[in-house]
Formats: sequence, C-alpha cells, structure tokens
Amino acid sequence: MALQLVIGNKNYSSWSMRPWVALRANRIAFEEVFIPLYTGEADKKKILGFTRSGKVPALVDGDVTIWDSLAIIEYAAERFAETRLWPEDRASRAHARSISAEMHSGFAALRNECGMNLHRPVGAIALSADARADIARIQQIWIECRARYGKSGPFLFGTFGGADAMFAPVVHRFRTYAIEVAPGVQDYMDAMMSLPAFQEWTRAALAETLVIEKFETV
Ligand SMILES: N[C@@H](CCC(=O)N[C@@H](CS)C(=O)NCC(=O)O)C(=O)O
Repeated sequence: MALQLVIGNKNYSSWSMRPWVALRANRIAFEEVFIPLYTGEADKKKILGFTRSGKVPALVDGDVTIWDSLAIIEYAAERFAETRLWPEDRASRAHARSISAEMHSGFAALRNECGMNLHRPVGAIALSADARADIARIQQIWIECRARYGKSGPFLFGTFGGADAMFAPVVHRFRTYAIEVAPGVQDYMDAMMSLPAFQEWTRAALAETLVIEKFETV
C-alpha cells in the first residue's frame, strides 16, 4: 500500500513542507492528501480522521500513522535506510539531529514575525531583537555545518538530508522577508532553491488560490 502524506496549504504550511521535501528529494513514493487549513469544522474533521493531533503533517504507512514533521522524517529514515536522511557517521548524525531538534522546538520569534507565505511580495519588515537573534543563530548553524561537513556537496551535511528538510521553510522565510545573509549562507540558500523537490513544492504553492486571512497581516 502506498504511503500517504497528509498536508495543508503549500503556501503557508511550513510543517507540511519539511517531510514532503524530505520524501520527494529522496524519491520515496507517496500519495499526497491535501486538506486546506483553517477553513472550519469539516476540514478539521478530515485531519482528525487521520490523526487525533488534529494537525498536519501526518504520514500513513499501512496501519502505522506518524504525526509531527520531525517524527515523520525519523520514521522515513528508518523505513528507507538506503536514502540516508541522516548522516552515516554517528557524530555527524548527532549534530544533524541536534540542529533539527533546535529548529523544531525553537526560533519562535522568527516563526511568529516571518510566517511562511510564498505569495507574499518580497520585502523587509522591522524585526524584534529576538527574531534577529534567531536569524543570527540559524546562520551560525548553517555556516558551521557547511564548514565541517560540506565538502561532499552543497547541503548541511553534503548531500540533501533530514536536517536540510527541517530548515527548508526557513529558506523561504529569509527570501520572502529579504533577510540580509552572509555569503556562505546565500550559497546554501541557492542550493536549496535549486533542489527540484523544493522547486516543485514552491510552484505548487504559488499555484494555490486559497487565502488564510490571519496569515496575511505582514
Ligand atoms: N509540531 C507539529 C506542528 C504541526 C502544526 O502545527 N501544524 C499546523 C499547520 S502548519 C496545523 O495543522 N494547523 C491546523 C490546526 O491547528 O487546525 C509538526 O511539526 O508537525
């Protein structure tokens, strides 16, 4: 039975983007189940039909359901071990998991102030000190990974992996809000924006016409 990945609006759902790009970039076949977000009871019920968390993304693999973007990437890394979503070396893998968890549980100011919205015209906004600190820390993470592990390819650990998938929506946030970045960071963003899976998500997001008003305030 084919894997099913339940996702929300590609324009806005940064959580959905992560596992989608991770699976697609690694040629892991799945059926996409799209449920529009914040439309009311009926669509919420549809999400609840897949996961009692009531949130997307969720991955259904036969009788196994995995909810939460990072848990899905972890599951895919085990289920499709040949794809090497995490680095082979244990220390590098620990680093990849640390930055993925840091992304998953942190950077609230950046997330709140610079929501992912691919339709939004590119333009800078005034950011809080907390958001600026988040941006500085993310750049530090990327630069450190590229310096330590980037010899074998343009991504954080060389080839595209789970940690890159976790940061993929940040690349859109930095681009959309015209965040000034260091040259090495721009190279990493360019590599991400050249990834066919990233481009496929972006094209589909731009083709969406659904608008979520509460995400259109900046
Ligand atoms: N920690 C979760 C967060 C999931 C989440 O917040 N998803 C949002 C969309 S981006 C959602 O489903 N919102 C719908 C709702 O709350 O009704 C993950 O990483 O998957």
